[in-house]
Amino acid sequence: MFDDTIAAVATPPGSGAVAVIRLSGRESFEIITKVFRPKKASLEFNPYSIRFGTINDNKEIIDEVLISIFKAPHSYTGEDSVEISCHGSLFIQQKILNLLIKNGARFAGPGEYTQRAYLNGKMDLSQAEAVADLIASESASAHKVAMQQMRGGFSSDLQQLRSRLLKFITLIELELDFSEEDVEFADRKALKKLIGDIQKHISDLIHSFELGNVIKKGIPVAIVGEPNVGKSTLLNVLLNEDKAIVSDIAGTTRDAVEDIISIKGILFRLIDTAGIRKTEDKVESLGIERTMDKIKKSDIVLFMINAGDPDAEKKISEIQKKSKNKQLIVVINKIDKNKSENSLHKISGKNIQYIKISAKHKTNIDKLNELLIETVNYSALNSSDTIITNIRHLNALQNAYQSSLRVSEGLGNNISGEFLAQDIREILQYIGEITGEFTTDEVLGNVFANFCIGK
Ligand SMILES: Nc1nc2c(ncn2[C@@H]2O[C@H](COP(=O)(O)OP(=O)(O)OP(=O)(O)O)[C@@H](O)[C@H]2O)c(=O)[nH]1
Ligand SMILES: [Mg+2]
Repeated sequence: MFDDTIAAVATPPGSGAVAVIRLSGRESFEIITKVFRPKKASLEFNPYSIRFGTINDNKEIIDEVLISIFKAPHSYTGEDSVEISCHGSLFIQQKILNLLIKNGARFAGPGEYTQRAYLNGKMDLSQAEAVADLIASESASAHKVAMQQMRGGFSSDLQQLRSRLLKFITLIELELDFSEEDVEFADRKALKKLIGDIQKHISDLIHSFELGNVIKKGIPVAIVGEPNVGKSTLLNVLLNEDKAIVSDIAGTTRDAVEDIISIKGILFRLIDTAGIRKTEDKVESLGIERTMDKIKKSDIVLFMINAGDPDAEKKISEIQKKSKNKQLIVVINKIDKNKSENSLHKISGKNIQYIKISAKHKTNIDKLNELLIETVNYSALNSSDTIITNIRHLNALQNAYQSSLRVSEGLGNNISGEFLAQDIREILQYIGEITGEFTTDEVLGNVFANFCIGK
Protein backbone atom coordinates (compact mmCIF):
# COMPACT_ATOMS: atom_id res chain seq x y z
CA MET A 1 0.00 0.00 0.00
CA PHE A 2 1.11 3.53 -0.70
CA ASP A 3 1.45 6.28 1.86
CA ASP A 4 0.26 9.16 -0.22
CA THR A 5 -3.08 10.06 -1.73
CA ILE A 6 -3.27 11.07 -5.36
CA ALA A 7 -5.71 13.31 -7.22
CA ALA A 8 -6.35 14.07 -10.88
CA VAL A 9 -9.05 15.10 -13.31
CA ALA A 10 -10.13 11.90 -15.06
CA THR A 11 -12.20 13.44 -17.85
CA PRO A 12 -10.63 14.96 -20.98
CA PRO A 13 -9.21 18.46 -20.74
CA GLY A 14 -11.65 21.21 -21.59
CA SER A 15 -15.14 21.95 -20.43
CA GLY A 16 -18.05 19.54 -20.69
CA ALA A 17 -21.33 19.06 -18.88
CA VAL A 18 -19.67 17.08 -16.13
CA ALA A 19 -16.08 16.44 -15.11
CA VAL A 20 -14.79 13.72 -12.81
CA ILE A 21 -12.00 14.22 -10.33
CA ARG A 22 -10.47 11.18 -8.73
CA LEU A 23 -8.92 10.83 -5.35
CA SER A 24 -7.23 7.61 -4.29
CA GLY A 25 -5.13 6.60 -1.31
CA ARG A 26 -5.34 6.06 2.40
CA GLU A 27 -6.23 9.68 3.23
CA SER A 28 -8.98 9.96 0.61
CA PHE A 29 -11.81 9.99 3.12
CA GLU A 30 -10.01 12.36 5.47
CA ILE A 31 -9.37 14.82 2.66
CA ILE A 32 -12.89 14.67 1.23
CA THR A 33 -14.33 15.24 4.72
CA LYS A 34 -12.43 18.50 4.90
CA VAL A 35 -13.85 19.91 1.66
CA PHE A 36 -17.24 18.24 1.14
CA ARG A 37 -20.46 19.26 2.90
CA PRO A 38 -23.24 16.72 2.37
CA LYS A 39 -26.74 18.12 1.81
CA LYS A 40 -28.32 15.63 4.19
CA ALA A 41 -27.24 14.12 7.49
CA SER A 42 -23.64 13.29 8.22
CA LEU A 43 -21.19 11.98 5.74
CA GLU A 44 -20.78 8.27 6.15
CA PHE A 45 -18.39 6.41 3.97
CA ASN A 46 -20.61 3.59 2.95
CA PRO A 47 -19.00 1.79 0.09
CA TYR A 48 -20.79 2.10 -3.24
CA SER A 49 -22.74 5.10 -2.07
CA ILE A 50 -23.19 8.36 -3.87
CA ARG A 51 -23.67 11.57 -1.93
CA PHE A 52 -24.92 14.96 -3.00
CA GLY A 53 -23.42 18.12 -1.51
CA THR A 54 -21.03 20.99 -2.04
CA ILE A 55 -17.28 21.37 -2.28
CA ASN A 56 -16.19 24.21 -0.06
CA ASP A 57 -12.99 26.14 0.34
CA ASN A 58 -13.56 27.44 3.87
CA LYS A 59 -16.71 29.49 3.45
CA GLU A 60 -16.66 29.70 -0.30
CA ILE A 61 -18.84 27.19 -2.15
CA ILE A 62 -16.99 26.06 -5.25
CA ASP A 63 -19.60 23.73 -6.77
CA GLU A 64 -22.49 21.40 -6.14
CA VAL A 65 -21.25 17.89 -6.75
CA LEU A 66 -21.90 14.19 -6.42
CA ILE A 67 -19.28 12.07 -4.77
CA SER A 68 -18.96 8.29 -5.19
CA ILE A 69 -17.28 6.41 -2.43
CA PHE A 70 -15.22 3.26 -2.88
CA LYS A 71 -13.75 1.45 0.11
CA ALA A 72 -10.59 -0.60 -0.19
CA PRO A 73 -10.14 -3.15 -1.63
CA HIS A 74 -13.26 -2.74 -3.76
CA SER A 75 -12.14 0.11 -5.97
CA TYR A 76 -10.29 0.46 -9.25
CA THR A 77 -6.97 1.03 -7.48
CA GLY A 78 -7.73 -1.30 -4.60
CA GLU A 79 -7.44 1.67 -2.21
CA ASP A 80 -9.97 3.95 -0.54
CA SER A 81 -11.11 6.19 -3.40
CA VAL A 82 -13.53 9.00 -4.06
CA GLU A 83 -14.78 10.27 -7.39
CA ILE A 84 -16.11 13.79 -7.48
CA SER A 85 -18.51 14.58 -10.32
CA CYS A 86 -18.58 18.34 -10.66
CA HIS A 87 -19.74 20.76 -13.32
CA GLY A 88 -17.42 20.62 -16.27
CA SER A 89 -15.96 24.12 -16.20
CA LEU A 90 -12.21 24.16 -16.42
CA PHE A 91 -12.15 26.74 -13.65
CA ILE A 92 -14.13 24.55 -11.27
CA GLN A 93 -12.03 21.48 -12.08
CA GLN A 94 -8.79 23.33 -11.35
CA LYS A 95 -10.18 24.91 -8.22
CA ILE A 96 -11.32 21.57 -6.77
CA LEU A 97 -8.11 19.82 -7.74
CA ASN A 98 -6.01 22.50 -6.09
CA LEU A 99 -8.18 22.34 -3.01
CA LEU A 100 -7.57 18.60 -2.73
CA ILE A 101 -3.84 19.21 -3.07
CA LYS A 102 -3.97 21.91 -0.41
CA ASN A 103 -5.62 19.41 1.91
CA GLY A 104 -3.00 16.74 1.57
CA ALA A 105 -3.31 14.99 -1.81
CA ARG A 106 -0.71 15.23 -4.54
CA PHE A 107 -1.07 15.44 -8.33
CA ALA A 108 -1.21 11.98 -9.89
CA GLY A 109 1.25 11.13 -12.66
CA PRO A 110 0.22 9.50 -15.97
CA GLY A 111 -1.26 6.06 -15.41
CA GLU A 112 -0.75 6.22 -11.69
CA TYR A 113 -4.23 4.92 -10.85
CA THR A 114 -3.76 1.89 -13.07
CA GLN A 115 -0.23 1.43 -11.74
CA ARG A 116 -1.64 1.28 -8.24
CA ALA A 117 -4.33 -1.14 -9.39
CA TYR A 118 -1.55 -3.38 -10.73
CA LEU A 119 0.69 -3.05 -7.70
CA ASN A 120 -2.24 -3.72 -5.40
CA GLY A 121 -2.99 -6.93 -7.30
CA LYS A 122 -6.24 -5.79 -8.92
CA MET A 123 -4.96 -6.77 -12.37
CA ASP A 124 -1.82 -8.13 -13.95
CA LEU A 125 0.45 -6.06 -16.13
CA SER A 126 -1.01 -7.21 -19.45
CA GLN A 127 -4.47 -6.25 -18.21
CA ALA A 128 -3.19 -2.84 -17.15
CA GLU A 129 -1.76 -2.34 -20.63
CA ALA A 130 -5.11 -3.30 -22.13
CA VAL A 131 -6.71 -0.43 -20.23
CA ALA A 132 -4.57 2.01 -22.23
CA ASP A 133 -5.47 0.19 -25.46
CA LEU A 134 -9.14 0.28 -24.58
CA ILE A 135 -9.04 4.03 -24.04
CA ALA A 136 -7.25 4.42 -27.37
CA SER A 137 -9.45 2.02 -29.32
CA GLU A 138 -11.10 3.59 -32.33
CA SER A 139 -12.81 0.69 -34.02
CA ALA A 140 -15.02 -2.21 -33.06
CA SER A 141 -12.25 -4.76 -33.63
CA ALA A 142 -9.59 -2.82 -31.67
CA HIS A 143 -12.11 -2.41 -28.90
CA LYS A 144 -12.88 -6.11 -28.89
CA VAL A 145 -9.23 -7.15 -28.62
CA ALA A 146 -8.50 -4.65 -25.84
CA MET A 147 -11.64 -5.59 -23.93
CA GLN A 148 -10.81 -9.28 -24.13
CA GLN A 149 -7.31 -8.61 -22.84
CA MET A 150 -8.48 -6.35 -20.06
CA ARG A 151 -11.00 -8.89 -18.90
CA GLY A 152 -8.23 -11.43 -18.62
CA GLY A 153 -8.46 -13.46 -21.85
CA PHE A 154 -4.74 -13.19 -22.50
CA SER A 155 -3.92 -13.64 -18.81
CA SER A 156 -5.80 -16.91 -18.69
CA ASP A 157 -3.94 -18.02 -21.79
CA LEU A 158 -0.67 -17.29 -20.03
CA GLN A 159 -1.94 -19.03 -16.93
CA GLN A 160 -2.60 -22.11 -19.03
CA LEU A 161 0.93 -21.98 -20.43
CA ARG A 162 2.27 -21.60 -16.95
CA SER A 163 0.47 -24.63 -15.62
CA ARG A 164 1.65 -26.69 -18.58
CA LEU A 165 5.21 -25.62 -17.86
CA LEU A 166 4.84 -26.46 -14.19
CA LYS A 167 3.50 -29.86 -15.17
CA PHE A 168 6.62 -30.33 -17.24
CA ILE A 169 8.87 -29.41 -14.32
CA THR A 170 6.95 -31.75 -12.04
CA LEU A 171 7.44 -34.61 -14.47
CA ILE A 172 11.16 -33.92 -14.66
CA GLU A 173 11.52 -33.69 -10.92
CA LEU A 174 9.73 -36.98 -10.63
CA GLU A 175 12.30 -38.41 -12.99
CA LEU A 176 15.12 -36.99 -10.85
CA ASP A 177 13.61 -38.51 -7.69
CA PHE A 178 13.42 -41.96 -9.16
CA SER A 179 16.67 -41.98 -11.07
CA GLU A 180 18.71 -43.43 -8.20
CA GLU A 181 16.36 -46.33 -7.80
CA ASP A 182 16.90 -47.24 -11.38
CA VAL A 183 13.21 -47.00 -12.12
CA GLU A 184 11.98 -46.34 -15.64
CA PHE A 185 12.41 -42.67 -16.42
CA ALA A 186 9.43 -40.37 -16.65
CA ASP A 187 8.00 -40.91 -20.06
CA ARG A 188 10.20 -39.01 -22.52
CA LYS A 189 7.54 -39.25 -25.13
CA ALA A 190 5.10 -37.48 -22.86
CA LEU A 191 7.68 -34.77 -22.20
CA LYS A 192 8.27 -34.31 -25.91
CA LYS A 193 4.58 -34.06 -26.58
CA LEU A 194 4.16 -31.56 -23.79
CA ILE A 195 6.95 -29.27 -24.96
CA GLY A 196 5.56 -29.54 -28.49
CA ASP A 197 2.17 -28.33 -27.23
CA ILE A 198 3.76 -25.51 -25.33
CA GLN A 199 5.72 -24.43 -28.38
CA LYS A 200 2.62 -24.47 -30.54
CA HIS A 201 0.76 -22.37 -28.02
CA ILE A 202 3.54 -19.78 -27.84
CA SER A 203 3.95 -19.65 -31.59
CA ASP A 204 0.19 -19.18 -32.12
CA LEU A 205 0.35 -16.18 -29.83
CA ILE A 206 3.39 -14.83 -31.68
CA HIS A 207 1.62 -15.20 -35.02
CA SER A 208 -1.46 -13.41 -33.77
CA PHE A 209 0.62 -10.25 -33.47
CA GLU A 210 0.46 -9.55 -37.17
CA LEU A 211 -3.30 -9.58 -37.03
CA GLY A 212 -3.27 -7.60 -33.79
CA ASN A 213 -1.13 -4.93 -35.36
CA VAL A 214 -3.42 -4.67 -38.33
CA ILE A 215 -6.45 -4.35 -36.05
CA LYS A 216 -4.81 -1.54 -34.14
CA LYS A 217 -3.37 0.36 -37.05
CA GLY A 218 -5.70 -0.56 -39.90
CA ILE A 219 -5.31 -2.97 -42.79
CA PRO A 220 -2.97 -1.35 -45.31
CA VAL A 221 -4.62 -0.82 -48.69
CA ALA A 222 -2.50 0.68 -51.49
CA ILE A 223 -4.35 2.51 -54.27
CA VAL A 224 -2.17 2.22 -57.35
CA GLY A 225 -2.35 2.72 -61.11
CA GLU A 226 -1.22 4.97 -63.92
CA PRO A 227 -1.33 8.74 -63.57
CA ASN A 228 -4.78 10.30 -63.92
CA VAL A 229 -6.83 7.11 -63.51
CA GLY A 230 -8.53 8.66 -60.49
CA LYS A 231 -6.65 7.27 -57.47
CA SER A 232 -6.80 10.47 -55.47
CA THR A 233 -10.44 10.95 -56.42
CA LEU A 234 -11.20 7.48 -55.06
CA LEU A 235 -9.28 8.14 -51.85
CA ASN A 236 -11.29 11.30 -51.27
CA VAL A 237 -14.56 9.54 -51.99
CA LEU A 238 -13.79 6.67 -49.63
CA LEU A 239 -12.69 9.06 -46.90
CA ASN A 240 -15.54 11.43 -47.60
CA GLU A 241 -13.21 14.40 -47.48
CA ASP A 242 -10.83 16.24 -49.81
CA LYS A 243 -7.64 14.83 -48.46
CA ALA A 244 -5.61 14.47 -51.66
CA ILE A 245 -5.26 16.93 -54.53
CA VAL A 246 -7.15 15.94 -57.65
CA SER A 247 -6.36 17.41 -61.05
CA ASP A 248 -6.36 16.41 -64.70
CA ILE A 249 -2.60 16.86 -64.82
CA ALA A 250 -0.93 13.46 -64.91
CA GLY A 251 1.52 13.06 -62.04
CA THR A 252 -0.38 15.18 -59.50
CA THR A 253 0.31 12.96 -56.53
CA ARG A 254 4.03 12.83 -55.87
CA ASP A 255 4.17 11.40 -52.40
CA ALA A 256 1.93 8.86 -50.72
CA VAL A 257 -1.09 10.27 -48.88
CA GLU A 258 -2.78 8.12 -46.30
CA ASP A 259 -5.68 8.08 -43.90
CA ILE A 260 -7.80 5.64 -41.95
CA ILE A 261 -11.41 4.64 -42.56
CA SER A 262 -13.58 2.27 -40.62
CA ILE A 263 -15.86 -0.03 -42.57
CA LYS A 264 -18.18 -2.13 -40.42
CA GLY A 265 -15.89 -1.72 -37.46
CA ILE A 266 -12.71 -2.72 -39.26
CA LEU A 267 -10.01 -0.15 -39.83
CA PHE A 268 -8.43 0.25 -43.25
CA ARG A 269 -5.38 2.39 -43.84
CA LEU A 270 -5.82 3.75 -47.36
CA ILE A 271 -2.67 4.82 -49.14
CA ASP A 272 -2.95 6.95 -52.27
CA THR A 273 0.23 6.71 -54.30
CA ALA A 274 2.04 8.41 -57.14
CA GLY A 275 0.88 7.13 -60.53
CA ILE A 276 3.14 4.55 -62.12
CA ARG A 277 4.69 5.49 -65.47
CA LYS A 278 8.08 5.97 -67.09
CA THR A 279 9.38 9.43 -66.32
CA GLU A 280 12.52 11.55 -66.42
CA ASP A 281 11.32 13.72 -63.57
CA LYS A 282 13.43 13.03 -60.48
CA VAL A 283 10.79 13.86 -57.88
CA GLU A 284 8.18 11.85 -59.70
CA SER A 285 10.40 8.81 -60.05
CA LEU A 286 11.14 8.92 -56.33
CA GLY A 287 7.39 8.92 -55.79
CA ILE A 288 7.03 5.90 -58.06
CA GLU A 289 9.73 4.08 -56.15
CA ARG A 290 7.77 4.78 -53.02
CA THR A 291 4.64 3.40 -54.67
CA MET A 292 6.41 0.07 -55.18
CA ASP A 293 7.40 0.09 -51.55
CA LYS A 294 3.79 0.77 -50.51
CA ILE A 295 2.61 -2.18 -52.57
CA LYS A 296 5.06 -4.39 -50.70
CA LYS A 297 3.84 -3.17 -47.35
CA SER A 298 0.13 -3.44 -48.06
CA ASP A 299 -2.27 -6.35 -47.64
CA ILE A 300 -4.71 -5.25 -50.30
CA VAL A 301 -3.86 -3.58 -53.61
CA LEU A 302 -6.54 -1.54 -55.35
CA PHE A 303 -5.32 -1.41 -58.92
CA MET A 304 -7.14 1.32 -60.83
CA ILE A 305 -7.51 1.29 -64.55
CA ASN A 306 -9.57 3.31 -67.02
CA ALA A 307 -12.69 1.69 -68.38
CA GLY A 308 -12.03 0.68 -71.95
CA ASP A 309 -8.25 0.70 -71.61
CA PRO A 310 -7.13 -1.46 -74.54
CA ASP A 311 -4.03 -2.65 -72.67
CA ALA A 312 -5.89 -3.59 -69.51
CA GLU A 313 -4.98 -7.25 -69.58
CA LYS A 314 -1.27 -6.65 -69.95
CA LYS A 315 -1.29 -4.06 -67.16
CA ILE A 316 -3.24 -6.30 -64.81
CA SER A 317 -0.90 -9.19 -65.32
CA GLU A 318 2.06 -6.89 -64.63
CA ILE A 319 0.61 -5.63 -61.38
CA GLN A 320 -0.27 -9.16 -60.44
CA LYS A 321 3.40 -10.04 -60.60
CA LYS A 322 4.30 -7.05 -58.43
CA SER A 323 1.71 -7.81 -55.80
CA LYS A 324 2.27 -11.47 -55.11
CA ASN A 325 0.65 -12.74 -51.90
CA LYS A 326 -1.58 -9.69 -51.80
CA GLN A 327 -5.27 -9.45 -52.35
CA LEU A 328 -5.68 -7.66 -55.66
CA ILE A 329 -8.82 -5.71 -56.47
CA VAL A 330 -8.94 -4.38 -60.02
CA VAL A 331 -10.97 -1.17 -59.96
CA ILE A 332 -12.20 -0.23 -63.40
CA ASN A 333 -12.84 3.50 -63.11
CA LYS A 334 -14.60 6.19 -65.14
CA ILE A 335 -17.43 3.95 -66.31
CA ASP A 336 -19.43 7.17 -66.73
CA LYS A 337 -17.09 8.22 -69.51
CA ASN A 338 -16.68 4.96 -71.30
CA LYS A 339 -20.04 3.25 -71.43
CA SER A 340 -19.10 0.65 -73.99
CA GLU A 341 -19.14 -2.76 -72.35
CA ASN A 342 -15.59 -3.50 -71.43
CA SER A 343 -14.13 -6.20 -73.57
CA LEU A 344 -11.67 -6.90 -70.80
CA HIS A 345 -10.79 -10.53 -70.60
CA LYS A 346 -10.51 -11.04 -66.87
CA ILE A 347 -7.53 -12.84 -65.52
CA SER A 348 -9.03 -15.00 -62.83
CA GLY A 349 -7.49 -16.39 -59.68
CA LYS A 350 -7.95 -16.84 -55.99
CA ASN A 351 -6.54 -13.46 -55.01
CA ILE A 352 -8.02 -11.29 -57.69
CA GLN A 353 -11.38 -9.54 -57.92
CA TYR A 354 -12.94 -6.96 -60.22
CA ILE A 355 -15.24 -4.02 -59.74
CA LYS A 356 -16.47 -1.23 -62.00
CA ILE A 357 -16.93 2.22 -60.54
CA SER A 358 -17.05 5.89 -61.21
CA ALA A 359 -15.08 7.63 -58.48
CA LYS A 360 -16.20 11.04 -59.70
CA HIS A 361 -19.90 10.17 -59.61
CA LYS A 362 -19.63 7.86 -56.60
CA THR A 363 -21.09 4.92 -58.50
CA ASN A 364 -20.62 1.49 -56.88
CA ILE A 365 -18.61 2.87 -53.95
CA ASP A 366 -20.83 0.88 -51.56
CA LYS A 367 -19.98 -2.25 -53.49
CA LEU A 368 -16.29 -1.46 -53.23
CA ASN A 369 -16.64 -1.06 -49.46
CA GLU A 370 -18.32 -4.45 -49.28
CA LEU A 371 -15.62 -5.99 -51.39
CA LEU A 372 -12.95 -4.63 -49.05
CA ILE A 373 -14.71 -6.20 -46.08
CA GLU A 374 -15.09 -9.53 -47.89
CA THR A 375 -11.43 -9.49 -48.82
CA VAL A 376 -10.17 -9.32 -45.25
CA ASN A 377 -10.21 -12.43 -43.23
CA TYR A 378 -13.31 -11.46 -41.35
CA SER A 379 -13.53 -14.71 -39.45
CA ALA A 380 -10.01 -14.32 -38.05
CA LEU A 381 -10.88 -10.83 -36.86
CA ASN A 382 -14.00 -12.13 -35.18
CA SER A 383 -12.70 -15.27 -33.56
CA SER A 384 -12.37 -15.38 -29.82
CA ASP A 385 -8.76 -16.54 -30.00
CA THR A 386 -6.33 -14.38 -28.13
CA ILE A 387 -4.74 -11.75 -30.32
CA ILE A 388 -1.67 -9.95 -29.04
CA THR A 389 -1.13 -6.33 -30.01
CA ASN A 390 1.70 -5.24 -27.79
CA ILE A 391 5.33 -5.28 -28.89
CA ARG A 392 6.53 -5.88 -25.34
CA HIS A 393 4.44 -9.04 -25.19
CA LEU A 394 5.72 -10.10 -28.58
CA ASN A 395 9.35 -9.76 -27.46
CA ALA A 396 8.76 -11.75 -24.30
CA LEU A 397 6.98 -14.49 -26.24
CA GLN A 398 9.78 -14.65 -28.81
CA ASN A 399 12.29 -15.08 -25.99
CA ALA A 400 10.11 -17.75 -24.41
CA TYR A 401 9.96 -19.51 -27.77
CA GLN A 402 13.76 -19.50 -28.08
CA SER A 403 14.07 -21.05 -24.63
CA SER A 404 11.49 -23.65 -25.54
CA LEU A 405 13.61 -24.60 -28.54
CA ARG A 406 16.53 -25.21 -26.18
CA VAL A 407 14.29 -27.47 -24.12
CA SER A 408 13.30 -29.61 -27.06
CA GLU A 409 16.90 -29.70 -28.23
CA GLY A 410 17.93 -30.80 -24.74
CA LEU A 411 15.29 -33.50 -24.78
CA GLY A 412 16.67 -34.73 -28.08
CA ASN A 413 20.20 -34.84 -26.68
CA ASN A 414 19.10 -36.51 -23.44
CA ILE A 415 20.57 -33.78 -21.29
CA SER A 416 20.04 -34.09 -17.57
CA GLY A 417 16.73 -33.22 -15.96
CA GLU A 418 18.31 -30.43 -13.96
CA PHE A 419 19.30 -28.53 -17.09
CA LEU A 420 15.93 -29.10 -18.66
CA ALA A 421 14.22 -27.73 -15.59
CA GLN A 422 16.46 -24.67 -15.75
CA ASP A 423 15.46 -23.90 -19.33
CA ILE A 424 11.81 -24.41 -18.46
CA ARG A 425 12.19 -21.95 -15.60
CA GLU A 426 13.55 -19.49 -18.14
CA ILE A 427 10.35 -19.79 -20.18
CA LEU A 428 8.35 -19.19 -17.00
CA GLN A 429 10.46 -16.12 -16.39
CA TYR A 430 9.64 -14.64 -19.81
CA ILE A 431 5.95 -15.37 -19.41
CA GLY A 432 6.15 -13.71 -16.01
CA GLU A 433 7.51 -10.57 -17.63
CA ILE A 434 4.26 -10.21 -19.54
CA THR A 435 2.03 -10.52 -16.52
CA GLY A 436 4.38 -8.41 -14.43
CA GLU A 437 5.36 -11.21 -12.10
CA PHE A 438 8.99 -10.59 -13.00
CA THR A 439 9.62 -7.08 -14.10
CA THR A 440 11.90 -4.09 -13.70
CA ASP A 441 11.13 -0.50 -12.76
CA GLU A 442 12.19 0.54 -16.22
CA VAL A 443 9.59 -1.68 -17.85
CA LEU A 444 6.91 -0.47 -15.46
CA GLY A 445 7.89 3.14 -16.11
CA ASN A 446 7.55 2.62 -19.86
CA VAL A 447 4.20 0.89 -19.58
CA PHE A 448 2.58 3.56 -17.46
CA ALA A 449 4.17 6.51 -19.25
CA ASN A 450 1.83 5.70 -22.16
CA PHE A 451 -1.25 6.46 -20.10
CA CYS A 452 -3.04 9.73 -19.70
CA ILE A 453 -3.18 11.48 -16.37
CA GLY A 454 -6.24 10.46 -14.38
CA LYS A 455 -6.26 6.83 -15.51
N1 LIG B 1 -15.20 11.15 -65.83
C1 LIG B 1 -14.57 10.77 -64.77
N2 LIG B 1 -13.48 11.43 -64.38
C2 LIG B 1 -12.82 11.04 -63.27
C3 LIG B 1 -13.27 9.93 -62.51
N3 LIG B 1 -12.43 9.78 -61.47
C4 LIG B 1 -11.50 10.74 -61.57
N4 LIG B 1 -11.71 11.51 -62.65
C5 LIG B 1 -10.93 12.67 -63.11
O1 LIG B 1 -9.64 12.22 -63.52
C6 LIG B 1 -8.67 13.24 -63.26
C7 LIG B 1 -7.51 12.66 -62.49
O2 LIG B 1 -7.97 12.29 -61.19
P1 LIG B 1 -6.98 12.07 -59.96
O3 LIG B 1 -7.80 11.54 -58.86
O4 LIG B 1 -6.16 13.28 -59.69
O5 LIG B 1 -6.06 10.94 -60.57
P2 LIG B 1 -4.77 10.24 -59.95
O6 LIG B 1 -4.84 8.83 -60.35
O7 LIG B 1 -4.69 10.53 -58.49
O8 LIG B 1 -3.59 10.94 -60.70
P3 LIG B 1 -2.06 11.12 -60.29
O9 LIG B 1 -2.03 11.62 -58.89
O10 LIG B 1 -1.57 12.12 -61.24
O11 LIG B 1 -1.38 9.82 -60.46
C8 LIG B 1 -9.39 14.37 -62.54
O12 LIG B 1 -9.70 15.35 -63.46
C9 LIG B 1 -10.65 13.66 -62.00
O13 LIG B 1 -11.73 14.57 -61.85
C10 LIG B 1 -14.46 9.25 -62.94
O14 LIG B 1 -14.93 8.29 -62.34
N5 LIG B 1 -15.05 9.72 -64.08
MG1 LIG C 1 -3.29 11.42 -57.41
